[in-house]
Amino acid sequence: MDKPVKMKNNVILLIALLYVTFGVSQNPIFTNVFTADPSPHVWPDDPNKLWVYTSHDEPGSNNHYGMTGYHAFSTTDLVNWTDHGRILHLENVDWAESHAWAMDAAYYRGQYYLVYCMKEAGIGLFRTGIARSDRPEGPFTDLGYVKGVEFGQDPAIFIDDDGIPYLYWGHDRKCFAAELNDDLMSIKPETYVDLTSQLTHVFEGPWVHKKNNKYYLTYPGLTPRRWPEKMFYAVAENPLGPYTFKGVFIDDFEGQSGTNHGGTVTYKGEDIMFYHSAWLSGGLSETRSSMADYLKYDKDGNILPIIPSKEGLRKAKRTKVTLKLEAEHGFAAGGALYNVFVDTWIKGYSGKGYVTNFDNPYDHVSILAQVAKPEKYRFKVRYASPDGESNHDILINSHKYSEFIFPQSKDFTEIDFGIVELKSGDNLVRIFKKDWKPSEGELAIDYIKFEQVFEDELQTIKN
Ligand code: FUB
Repeated sequence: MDKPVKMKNNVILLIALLYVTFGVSQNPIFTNVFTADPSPHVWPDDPNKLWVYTSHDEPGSNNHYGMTGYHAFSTTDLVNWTDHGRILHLENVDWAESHAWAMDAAYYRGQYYLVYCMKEAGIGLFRTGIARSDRPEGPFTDLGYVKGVEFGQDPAIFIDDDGIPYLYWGHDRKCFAAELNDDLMSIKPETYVDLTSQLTHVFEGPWVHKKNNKYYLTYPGLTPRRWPEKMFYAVAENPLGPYTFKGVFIDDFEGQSGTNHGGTVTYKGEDIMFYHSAWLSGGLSETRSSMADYLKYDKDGNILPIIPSKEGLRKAKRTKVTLKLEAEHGFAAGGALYNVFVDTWIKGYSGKGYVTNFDNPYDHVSILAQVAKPEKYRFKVRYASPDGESNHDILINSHKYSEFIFPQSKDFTEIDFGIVELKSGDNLVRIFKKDWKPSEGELAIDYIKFEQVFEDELQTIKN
């Protein structure tokens, strides 16, 4: 064996050893929270950033009926991800009563949209909801549901190069599509098509992308062997078809959820398929986790089969997620602003502003942190306190975490509170002023962060 081959083998051995030692891998891609139905996008105003919008599985429930909200994730390097927390919840949608199932997102005429499905209150039928935000990370404000769509489960929106928006939806072995009107709130009835007969084995979850001027419709389907779902695709010359069935490209796999669902994106010149598994929960079929693998085509434009891999996008030994929660998002993101307000006077904040005016005892900001498992995180707060130090209490899930003096800081700065343990599910973090002391400075809270810390890193911290 010559030297380069030997060295290559050593490198492979070392990588294998790392995986065995720390169980590290890039799939599932988000290990801080249970997510499903990932919808990836690169928005035209920032080609360097990849966004993934997901539905959220409640830890411990292992069913789809209790799904209540959505998350957004972003990255610029496919390794370090930011979870922007809850971006829309059932509580923020007046017309809906349950089933916050699959969704998609769109950038349309300068604004960001979430297109999702929930069951209509009192009727119990799926509707396709539309919510809008002026920022990609939300939070999103519901605008109502799309008129003309009956039983609008699993919506996906595709905006063609000429700016025309199309809606696709599907459920229970059916799939439909139509052109949307300019406000995205209704379909053009004359364009409505039933695509079911063109999509062999279709069950739900359509997604359309364009490659080399061809329209690819990917979808989860059931063969006569039934569950679990496999991912199939069909190709067309026009967004509304007719589509030609091509075949399966993600077959059954070990540790799969009963369902599969996802979409594709081209990021920094590479095509990536996002989908889901039950890997993070150790096989609980309805407690799912998002996955990502490269998607390749042959010379004729056929999608090559994807075998779900532990290595994922292979840019590093594992992905790392930081939960970054903007204080000003308040109720829309699962928290509250009690007797405080959002300001923009001190410059250098992230997001849309910061929370300030803690001038009465118990004035507070509370922020929701959702996680999959009881796990340790590094907890940071970004703040400014220009006029002097400021004394505040922090509660995590009603337990006093710390009474903390935020030292005087003219500009926004991050304080590291060290390692904290979050419980599985919803964690409420509250920052409040317990007593009012006239000598103190006014505190401005920009955001809080929970950074993933892995077991092997904790060992290094301890030693
Ligand atoms: O996530 C809930 C449901 O499971 C989705 O709407 C379906 O596509 C399946 O993934």
